[in-house]
Parts: sequence; structure tokens; C-alpha cells
Amino acid sequence: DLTLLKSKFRGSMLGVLTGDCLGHPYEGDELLTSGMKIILQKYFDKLEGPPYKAPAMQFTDDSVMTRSIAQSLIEKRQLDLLDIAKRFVKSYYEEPNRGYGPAVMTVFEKLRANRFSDLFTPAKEQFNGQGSWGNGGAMRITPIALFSHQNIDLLLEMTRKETQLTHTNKIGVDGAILQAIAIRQSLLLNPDNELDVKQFIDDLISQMDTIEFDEEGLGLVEPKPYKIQLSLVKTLISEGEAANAEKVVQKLGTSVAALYSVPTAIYCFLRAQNQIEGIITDNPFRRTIQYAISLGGDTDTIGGMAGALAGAFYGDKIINPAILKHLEASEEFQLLGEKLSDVTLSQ
Ligand code: R7I
Ligand code: MG
Ligand code: MG
Ligand code: MG
Repeated sequence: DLTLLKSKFRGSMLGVLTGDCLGHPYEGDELLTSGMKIILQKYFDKLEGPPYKAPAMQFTDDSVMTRSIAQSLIEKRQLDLLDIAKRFVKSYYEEPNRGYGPAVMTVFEKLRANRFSDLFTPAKEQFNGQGSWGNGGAMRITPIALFSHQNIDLLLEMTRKETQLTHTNKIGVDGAILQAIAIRQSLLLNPDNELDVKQFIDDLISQMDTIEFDEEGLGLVEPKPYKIQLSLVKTLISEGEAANAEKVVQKLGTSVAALYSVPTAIYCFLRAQNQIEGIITDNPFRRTIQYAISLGGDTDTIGGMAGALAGAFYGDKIINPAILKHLEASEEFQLLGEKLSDVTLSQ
């Protein structure tokens, strides 16, 4: 169904933007207190209510970099790393105060200094050569997951290469891969059928089992950290409402580390398939993002990644247009989703 698929492309792009814009005022906060959760509930109610004039909610680096990748794929119709790197650097220097990760800015400075003659060394040099394990690769991967969803090998290859422009630590790369695979799975499911949550997690676990392999071939038993986190996701989901927010944050984390934010975002999306105490809405897209924000920590990024999954599953019709009206660049992101679907489907 082409109409549905196109709606899912737009929904996923808008999901990143919505989670980012609504989440970033809370970025760095602790798990929200019950009082703050009530304020958050009222704030979402107000956004969905009758139109009112207010400054647009601003997006951050998550959306800026997502936009760069989408624009590049639309224009080049393939992965063009030089073009993406140039767009990252250009938009960083145009608007350096969009909340970028503190270390990744060094990569942009070095790319500009070497005039893009060496695309990968700056990222490799991060953190004394071990590379960043931040969630910056995962937060921006949506357009690549959408573009390559028909071919999982292409998805893995594109995700690896593009992430390594800024993040070369295996944890950083595998986090982007996990998010990309989860977006693909959401995209391929029919939202008219109840989501088989257990199957969704099992599919991710079996993918990560092969991805988190013993790279050096030393025969070491690798810890497979994402597989471990995903099994925690599965346990928490099976506990239903008994898994309270404190426990979720304690087990899964809400930090800028990819390992402690990508599985969290997946959990938020899956948990929001059902009602959640204190979040009063019939809309599972809103529920996903509101729940992600309520956990505190890296709220713009976890909200955006969870939003990307919800949007890829339900399509953009699920998103209340009144919310979109309050977001900076929602029309632009809708159009990027639309154009990206055209390019992808004409391949
Ligand atoms: O990953 P990155 O792009 O940051 C994304 C986050 C999101 O929350 C955005 O919304 C934005 O706010 O930033 O940027 P990096 O600077 O590469 O990584 C983020 C942070 O993770 C770093 O600044 C470090 O604090 C931490 N970090 C590490 N710390 C020690 N050793 C990442 N890798 C390492 C490491 O190897
Ligand atoms: Mg951000
Ligand atoms: Mg930040
Ligand atoms: Mg963030």
C-alpha cells in the first residue's frame, strides 16, 4: 500500500522533529516528579487544544542532522558521504547553538580544517582514538533507515558508513544500527493490526546477535551489550504497568550514551502501545513521546528516536496537526518525508 508507506515516511521524519522540539526543554532533567508530569500532561493538552499564538518550539542538533541526511539522499539519490559531511559542517557553522554534543563539534572543526580531504580521521580521533559512543549516530539515522528499508544489507552498510563520519566507537555505531533496524521493522508492519511486541523485540535481538559479533576474531565471548539491554526491554515489557518509571530509568538509562538511550526509546514506543498511568490520551504517538520525555535525561533525543518509531509504524495521520503547528519546520519535515519516499520508491 503505497499511500500508507508514504504516510509512514512522513510520520517517521515528523516523529524525530516532534520528540526533539517537545523534549529539548526537559533535556538533562532527572526523571520528572509527579508534579512535573502533571504539568507535562497539561502542556500536551494545551498544544492539542484550540489554536493559540506562541513562539514555535525550536528543534536541536538531532533534527538539524536528520534534515542534512534527508536532503542529501533526496538530492543525490544515494549515500554521498562527502555531501553529508559538508551539510553537517555547514549547518553547524550557520547555527552552532543548536545543542550539539560537546565533543562532536571538534569533528566539524577538523573536517573544515582538512577541507573534507579526510572524512573519517576526525571521528576516529575522538576520545583518544576510541571514538564516540554518544547517541548522535542513532538520533539522525531515520532518513537512511527509510531510504534503505527494502534491503537490510544496504541498510547496515549505509548506517555504518554514515555514522562513522562522527562516531566510530562500536557502541555508537551499533546503536545507530539498532535504531535503523527498529525503524525498518516499524515501517514494514501494518498499523491496523495489533503490534506483536514480543516478536518485535525478539526480531531485534536476533539481528543484534549477529551484528555484535567477535569482530577481531579472537574467539572471545563478547558481552553483546545491546542484546543484553534488549533482553531487559523484553523483561520490562512483560512486567507491564508494574515496571514503574524509576525502574525503567534504572535498568535502561536515559543518557547521551547510545547504549543507554536507544533501547530506552524502543521501550517507550512499545510500552506506549498500551495506556500508561498518568498519561491521559488515546493517541499512541503522543503517548510515546510524552512518556519518553517523562523519563527525563536525554529527552530530545529519546523523544525523537521513539517518535521516529511511532511515526514509522502509524504514519503521519496519527499526529495531531495542532501539535505540528507549534513546531519549527514541521512543514519542511513533512515535505522531506514526502520527497524521500518518492526517491526511495523510484529506485
Ligand atoms: O553523540 P553526540 O552527537 O551527542 C548527541 C547528544 C544528543 O543528546 C543531542 O541532543 C545533543 O545534546 O548531544 O556527541 P558526542 O559529543 O560525540 O557524544 C556525546 C557525549 O557522550 C560526549 O560529549 C561525552 O560526554 C560522551 N561520550 C564519551 N565520554 C567518554 N568517552 C561519548 N563517547 C565517549 C567516550 O568514549
Ligand atoms: Mg539535541
Ligand atoms: Mg545536549
Ligand atoms: Mg539530546
